[in-house]
Amino acid sequence: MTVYPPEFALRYRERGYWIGQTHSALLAGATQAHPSRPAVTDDRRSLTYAELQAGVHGLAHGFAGLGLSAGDRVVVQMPNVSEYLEVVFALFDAGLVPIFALATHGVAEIDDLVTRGEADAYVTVDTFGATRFADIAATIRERHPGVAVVVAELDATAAERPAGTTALAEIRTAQTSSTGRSSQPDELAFLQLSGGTTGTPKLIPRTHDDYLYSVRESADICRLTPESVFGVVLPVSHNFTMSSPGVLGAIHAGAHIVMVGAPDAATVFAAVARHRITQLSAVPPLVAAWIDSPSRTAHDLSSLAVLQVGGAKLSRALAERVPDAFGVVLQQVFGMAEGLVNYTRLDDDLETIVGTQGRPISPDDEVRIVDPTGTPVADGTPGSLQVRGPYTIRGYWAGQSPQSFTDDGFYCTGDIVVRDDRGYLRVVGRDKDQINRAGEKIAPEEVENHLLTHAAVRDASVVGVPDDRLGERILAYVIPATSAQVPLPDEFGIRGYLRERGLARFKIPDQILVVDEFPTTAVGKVSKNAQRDGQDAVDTPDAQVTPHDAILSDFAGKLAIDPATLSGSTALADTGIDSLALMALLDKWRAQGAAGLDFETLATSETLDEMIAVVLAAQTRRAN
Ligand code: AMP
Ligand code: DBH
Repeated sequence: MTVYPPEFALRYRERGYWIGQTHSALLAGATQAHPSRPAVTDDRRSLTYAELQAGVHGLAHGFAGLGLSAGDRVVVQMPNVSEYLEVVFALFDAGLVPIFALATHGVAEIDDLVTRGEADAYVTVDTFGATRFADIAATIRERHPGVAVVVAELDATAAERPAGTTALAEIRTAQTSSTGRSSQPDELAFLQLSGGTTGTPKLIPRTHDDYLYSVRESADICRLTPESVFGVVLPVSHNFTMSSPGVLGAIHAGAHIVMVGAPDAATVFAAVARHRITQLSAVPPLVAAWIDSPSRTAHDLSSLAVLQVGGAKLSRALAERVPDAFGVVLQQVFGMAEGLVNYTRLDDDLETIVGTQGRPISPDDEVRIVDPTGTPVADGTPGSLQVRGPYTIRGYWAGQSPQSFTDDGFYCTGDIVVRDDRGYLRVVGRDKDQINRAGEKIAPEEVENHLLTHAAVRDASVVGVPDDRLGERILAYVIPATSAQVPLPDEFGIRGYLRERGLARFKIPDQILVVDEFPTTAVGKVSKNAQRDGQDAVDTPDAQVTPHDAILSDFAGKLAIDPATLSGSTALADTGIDSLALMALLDKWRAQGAAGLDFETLATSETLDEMIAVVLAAQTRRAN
């Protein structure tokens, strides 16, 4: 791990940023201050701070008993459930280093993280909603026999746990005190992931001291108190939901964390009303879907005080609608897992809130905006953002991607921003090869590498193109290998191929075009700019026929394809439909009478036919 130079570490301590706190101490402090206040609630259980702390200690002894040594890495892949906090804090207590995988990752990403992170354990769940994590657990067990695989059993009806894995319940002990094995405040606490620009996501080493400084300040900036109720809708392991102010900020404040089971408007708004949620964090496309949903006015949202939006650029037009639509203060958040986080402040004027992505947390965040030659530009002029500060890393894990850091220790974010004379930033573009699809970051090269493994693919080029709904969608250009023994599959087949390789669903191209050649630049490189141009935002045609065909046609309309190209036996996952589009369809079908239909049932349908049957059944139930 690249450490902070001593003179900087000294300064950050002297200024009271690094206070010698560990994550274990964070939870212990909150538990001591508010033992009987609710800490976390999900659809299945609710824990007070004292109960959470007890669960953490009981599990910490279990993890310590797995034969792992201090500093060993553990890949954690769990959905938004209360056990997530127990597991992560138990690992901290036991001196182990979590690697924060996303619940949406496939076996390809998990395998890569286990390998590159040299992990000794993998912790996951059996099944949650549409996702059978147990399948990933079985594969990891097979490919990495030396890695301990621990599965939290959430679903009593799930198939049997894969052979050779350990149930989380089995390692729970009755111990109620700490193992005393936590790492030190200035040591590596965990590895967070970056969306990255290369073939594999980069691992981001964060210390307790640096991360918790940003967490405490974030909780303060977002005004979390013990009365706050923090709703978790985005994946909990994402840096935004973890720390800006996220679940850790909520714990620092002694607030109540509510894990919301699904991101669709009806589920989220019902949870807001039921738990009196005061604060939510979302990405722009989710906010757009929520605003358009009829559910918005069907629930009591009066508890909601702050809606945070970040992860991707929020358009001014959408930003302007947020305060009135939800009766909240909008807060824009522009952050990165590597460090720097910017917030609009809750008492900023409306123009600042809708027109900027905020300003840094710390007076010691050194923001430098440079032109292509590396020369700083004047305020008001766009340039590439570089940053150095008390919670921004000085290097990636294992020295990966050294070119992302300047000689004087600034991290090159790859974001093009404009700074005003008050220090507020506006994000106006990007100079890194990365796709930002609904806040999820995708490295084109990673997807290209997967496409290139297909025998019928000679070459592949992946770009992000503007999309009304997603911000950007993934477009893959593929050149077929003419001499190949196997024919190039159609669009659905290519998606199926990527899915079988275990690539996360959010990285699977929304659109695939087969071409004879790629446009090139003057120097003969593939011109991704040319590939992005001329691709318009897809609009959604409407159609109506028989109930079955109407549903199929709604579905095809969302994908902007001809319904005739869809077959009922196509796997839902291979159609390229994303959860936001599915949510919009759900809203539409509910409004048309499929009142009892829920997101999970829809999303877990295997095939198109199965999904249509589910919708028709819901409509019929209503009609009877
Ligand atoms: P990562 O490094 O994977 O954590 O992703 C961080 C990146 O997400 C930033 O460098 C930006 O490109 C993007 N990002 C995050 N928040 C915003 C925002 N509010 N507006 C625009 N881009 C954002
Ligand atoms: O996109 C991000 O990575 C992000 C967005 C908002 C982030 O890491 C954060 C806040 O901390």
